[in-house]
Amino acid sequence: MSTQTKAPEAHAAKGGKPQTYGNYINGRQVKSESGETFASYNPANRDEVIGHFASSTPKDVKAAVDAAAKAFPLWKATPAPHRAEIILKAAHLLETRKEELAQTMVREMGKVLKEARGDVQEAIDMAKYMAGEGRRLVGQTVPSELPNKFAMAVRQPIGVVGLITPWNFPIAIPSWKTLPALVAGNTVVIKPASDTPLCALMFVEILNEAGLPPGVLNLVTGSGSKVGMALVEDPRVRAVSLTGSTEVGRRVAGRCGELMKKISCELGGKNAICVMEDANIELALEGALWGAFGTAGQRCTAASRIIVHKSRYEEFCKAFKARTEALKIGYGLDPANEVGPVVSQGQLDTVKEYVEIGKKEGAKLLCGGHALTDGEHAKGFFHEPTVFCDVKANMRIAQEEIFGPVTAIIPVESFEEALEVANGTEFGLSLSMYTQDVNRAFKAIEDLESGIVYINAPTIGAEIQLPFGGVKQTGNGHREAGSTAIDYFTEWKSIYIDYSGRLQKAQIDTDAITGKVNP
Ligand code: UN1
Repeated sequence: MSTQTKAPEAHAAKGGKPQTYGNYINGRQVKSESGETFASYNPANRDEVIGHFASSTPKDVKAAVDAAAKAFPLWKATPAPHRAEIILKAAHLLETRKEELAQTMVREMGKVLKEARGDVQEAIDMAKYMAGEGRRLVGQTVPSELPNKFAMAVRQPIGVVGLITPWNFPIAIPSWKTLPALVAGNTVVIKPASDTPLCALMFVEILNEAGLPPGVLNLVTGSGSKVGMALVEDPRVRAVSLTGSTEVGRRVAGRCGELMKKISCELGGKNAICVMEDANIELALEGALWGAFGTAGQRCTAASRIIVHKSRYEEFCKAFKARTEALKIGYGLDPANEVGPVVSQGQLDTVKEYVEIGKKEGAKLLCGGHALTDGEHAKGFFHEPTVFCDVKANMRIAQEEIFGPVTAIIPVESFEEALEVANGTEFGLSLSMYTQDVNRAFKAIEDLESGIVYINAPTIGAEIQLPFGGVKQTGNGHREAGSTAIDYFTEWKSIYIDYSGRLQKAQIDTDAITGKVNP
């Protein structure tokens, strides 16, 4: 393996000639042993190549896991507050380079600049939060049932962990997984989405620049079937965390089950905003627009259903159509644009397919419905923000995750029906209720079946200090972010210290003072 030229990021952000990037293993960029590369493109302009990235093989994965396994003992032995110092330094580096990272993200993934800045900010927030965890990593002490005996449980790192990250939050989501894993003392190999390898590489390089010892954080790019699966299969990788499609999650979780490894899956959503008859309609309209079309609908938390009480239905649909049609669609580096392209041709095809499905199912196309192919949009994967109305709760466009700028308005007769429709999908990530009635708000909090509930706010916008994740087919019971992320990336070790100087038998009926077995 040979070393590549370093520090390419500033060049890449300015849109110069595309460079070739390697994997990041043991503190430096190295070529794939395959010698092959794949290109990452600007979704707003398919002629613009962002860079060429390593098409890696299982051998490259092995090299990365070798490095991570070798680095583990020293990293584990490093006091957590020292590990946290490096993460805090990374937070400051991310802050310094926020604009450069955000601009690169717009070019590589397509979200508009304001949102790309938010994505980087989420990683900064996570870095600061996890740096604080370095002085907590809270354990448990409990009383022993026996005298002169101490009982406690401490957290220990798991070992090498494998992280499989998506393209829709190309820096935030790698940060959600990497930073708690690192502060807890694990070493890491990341396999980033092939649509956004540069963002992930920049993130990894920044953490290494902040002072991580070589091998603690590694990155291998390439296909999920080759690289992702090799990571899952390696026996030294003791835990896997994946954000992606339900289909991939099922496959990876199944294999991890067979291999008896820890696996956290963050998968699909079919989130809904409910607008009740007493809602502040202006607020609900603004929220629904942001929830449905922020990140061009490519969030796991996107509001792809809007459930509206019949008494406000016409008014809501009319105003929502007008606002949707007024959205400016275009290249995310132009601050006037509010909605960028979708990430790839594949994603655009999926969106177009669902628009056809919606029409065939008999939903009414309220606005949008077409890919944009002329003028400034000609070379990108742009699609009009699209709204279906008169949608029935069981239609495919109201049941399946689309992951694009398409939302479905469903009329309901009552608050109870709104809850039933909101809960009536296989997913359970984020649900929202707009009402001014405090009783209804609390009833919704209690009865909505999702990992995240919003009252009078849209389905997007989770903050990093609370658990993030969903119920039902959205996940497999784990949560990211907040202190729950530490739960995922640590193992418990329970410790009993007997300072009585004699054999004390738990659960055996003895006299607590003399230690003699009771007759
Ligand atoms: C995702 O949709 O994949 O809550 C993550 C939000 C963001 C994170 C979304 N903070 O919308």
